[in-house]
Amino acid sequence: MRFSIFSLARQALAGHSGWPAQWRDPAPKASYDAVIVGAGGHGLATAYYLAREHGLTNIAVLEKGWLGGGNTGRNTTIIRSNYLWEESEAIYEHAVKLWETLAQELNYNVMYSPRGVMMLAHNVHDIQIFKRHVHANRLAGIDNEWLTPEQAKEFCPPLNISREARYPVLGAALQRRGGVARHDAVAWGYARGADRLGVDIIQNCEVTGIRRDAAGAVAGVDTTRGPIATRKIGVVAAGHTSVIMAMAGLRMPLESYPLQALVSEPIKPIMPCVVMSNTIHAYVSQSDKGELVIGAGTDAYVSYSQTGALHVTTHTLDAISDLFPVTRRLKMLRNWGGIVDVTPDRSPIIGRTPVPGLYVNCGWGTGGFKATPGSGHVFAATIARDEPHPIAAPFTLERFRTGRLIDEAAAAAVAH
Ligand code: FAD
Ligand code: PYC
Repeated sequence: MRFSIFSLARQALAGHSGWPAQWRDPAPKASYDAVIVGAGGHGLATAYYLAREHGLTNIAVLEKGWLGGGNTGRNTTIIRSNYLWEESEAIYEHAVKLWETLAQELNYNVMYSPRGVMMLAHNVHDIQIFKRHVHANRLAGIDNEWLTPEQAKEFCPPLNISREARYPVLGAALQRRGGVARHDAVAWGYARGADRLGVDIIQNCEVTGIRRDAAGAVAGVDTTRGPIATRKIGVVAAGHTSVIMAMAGLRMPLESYPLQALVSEPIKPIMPCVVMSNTIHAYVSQSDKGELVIGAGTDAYVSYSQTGALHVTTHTLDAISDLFPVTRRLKMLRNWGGIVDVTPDRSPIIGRTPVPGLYVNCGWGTGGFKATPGSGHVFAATIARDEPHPIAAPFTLERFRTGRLIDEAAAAAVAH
């Protein structure tokens, strides 16, 4: 398949009958050296690095909908590496470094904008936690600094730092290298890069079964477009991982929750950075089109619905209009949800599984967009070499057996 941005959009609709043949997704081949399940950013990045760095080009990415139509196209695009534990610092910082040159790498403008991510503290507990993060990050060579309320306001002028506010701002942690990128461009950039290296990207192709040989190893997948033989399967299907892994008889330590976001009507630039408040479930940035991009907390109701309860977003809008009184009369244009899969320690799972030839990359929960390049990079190496990439090694399924959990609940940034 060879495509431009426009043909990608056409292909997204190509399940409809009547489209000319050259706009339809390619028919899958009977067999591939490796199959990636899920054409989100992580799956496409995995395919790209498998081809680019490991020379595996007879591979297919299978997507039940259209590429980038899952969480990749639904998130608020916040990128940062200010996590607490060394394992997480390593993987998220690996990703931030790749973000810095991704547009050049893919020759595609992913609009990475390191405009600074500021995390607000509203109580003594927040102050202690964020200062701990600042110190841990600096020890690891990762930028993070503590700001007084006045310094926070200087960095983000519309912020309300009145002591009488409902949620007074007592300080903030600022990662200046943090920022945002354009999510669909990330999916398209990786897709185009992978396609140019010979990867087949097949949309409207749902994986419905995993075939195993007599020894129990992976032998292929069943799909809505027929069976495909393969000896390696990488599952990267955020929100739906448990369903797919159950096809191979594996039970995963994951729960799926809706997470919501919304955008306002476009306005002139007022928000120079990204502001997050974990404590009151709100985070905001401004897109190049002028919309305020606002995210809410997780809906604590286990579900596969891509909506989520309205009271969750109402609470977020209350919080945003208190933090930024200038936004109070703005109209909201759209809201939507995505399904995130969450592990008990809020850290991802990347690696081999007990089924030979079956690999999994999941559990990024509310925070996997920022990891996209790093996740794809280390997962590709894990699949190609059949052993964990050193950065991915702490994130294997084994940790749930040994109990060596990582616990990134505080740095997950979205209240759970
Ligand atoms: P996806 O993009 O969801 O891709 C998985 C794909 O698998 C989907 O396209 C799906 O259709 C496909 N699939 C599923 N089942 C099958 C099947 N059986 N066969 C074939 N294909 C299948 N992270 C951040 O770092 N910063 C943020 O600001 C941020 N904000 C968020 C806000 C919201 C509202 C949401 C929902 C998430 C947010 N996240 C954020 C999390 C982030 O979006 C995800 O962690 C990340 O995008 C996951 O990427 P992915 O490629 O693994 O998943
Ligand atoms: O991980 O930074 C993050 C995030 C912000 C909103 C959702 N996730």
